[in-house]
Amino acid sequence: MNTPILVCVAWPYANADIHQGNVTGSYLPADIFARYHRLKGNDVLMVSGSDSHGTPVTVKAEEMGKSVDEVFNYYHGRFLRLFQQLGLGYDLFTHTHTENHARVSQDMFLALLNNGYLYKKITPQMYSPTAGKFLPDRYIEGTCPNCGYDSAYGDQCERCGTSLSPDELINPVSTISSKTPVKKSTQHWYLPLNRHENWLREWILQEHKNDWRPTVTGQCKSWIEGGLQPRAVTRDLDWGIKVPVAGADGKVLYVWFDAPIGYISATKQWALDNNKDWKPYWYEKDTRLVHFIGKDNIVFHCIIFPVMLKLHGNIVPDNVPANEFLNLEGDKMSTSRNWKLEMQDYIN
Ligand code: B3M
Ligand code: ZN
Repeated sequence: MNTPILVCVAWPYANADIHQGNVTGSYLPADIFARYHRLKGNDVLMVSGSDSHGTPVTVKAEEMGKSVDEVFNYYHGRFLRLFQQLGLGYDLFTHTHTENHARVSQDMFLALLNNGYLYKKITPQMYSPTAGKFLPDRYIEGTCPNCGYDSAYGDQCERCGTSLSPDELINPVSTISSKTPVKKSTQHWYLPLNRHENWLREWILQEHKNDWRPTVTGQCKSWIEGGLQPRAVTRDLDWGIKVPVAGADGKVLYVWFDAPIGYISATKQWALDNNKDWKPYWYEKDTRLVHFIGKDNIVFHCIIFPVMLKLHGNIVPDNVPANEFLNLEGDKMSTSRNWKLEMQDYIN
């Protein structure tokens, strides 16, 4: 049989070397799955790339005293070399700082906006008077309201994996000045996830209740039953993909809006490079889209991105077999906490 199998693998942030937890969690399982389906004679396309935008990369650039462009190119090169050494069979491993990806991301933003699926709103956001800029989520630290961890980021708690917004942090402080940020009004564009709860409940908790992992449907169930909130899909940053509308100077697409669109832009790039048609992979209903990710990416790959895909007329994931974290001496391996086994050491 010749079923199109679209293997979409998590895009590593271009801010640190890949560790063993990333490989065993996402990249190796994807490669095994892709090899199996190639052997079965299915039409497999396995794509990924370096996630070059977002604050994890800008934070690293500041730490290294280098430009963001230099940092993302440095790590992108190391990712390519590592994957070649591991023999992982990507059809394309690209990155999100290409012209192609910017255009595909902006087109999707405009398609959703022009169809009335996004709305703009002015809200107070965390602002640092000392830095003279709005504070991205990763520049805000505080206590996680879910597990009490005192170094949770503004977007996610690294310990319990809960996705957060800066307002939910207890005693938030700026990681730049260690001071409490002030609030300042700014306009952003929002994806009202709350409007799609019924579809998500039906699609995940009914249609996929037997073939998706309980750890994945369990996390989705708690998100959905907890009530989904509108999510800002733009940020006040200068590193990223410009928001393609008037009145959006100094604003870029939120990294978690643009990065998953990379699965589509990488498919288009691959098709262009190989003189193939990319559309069947993203529009034909018998295409099986499978994401290989760690459990901290479930909300983006099972809730947010599928809503974007559905509204855009694309297929939605057939499965998202997210893995648990590989622990080192009982604690999750983590790039940002520098607690990991480097793959380069492993290969050497
Ligand atoms: N860059 C990796 C992470 O959260 C994130 C994945 C994007 S997949 C589109 O560690
Ligand atoms: Zn927590």
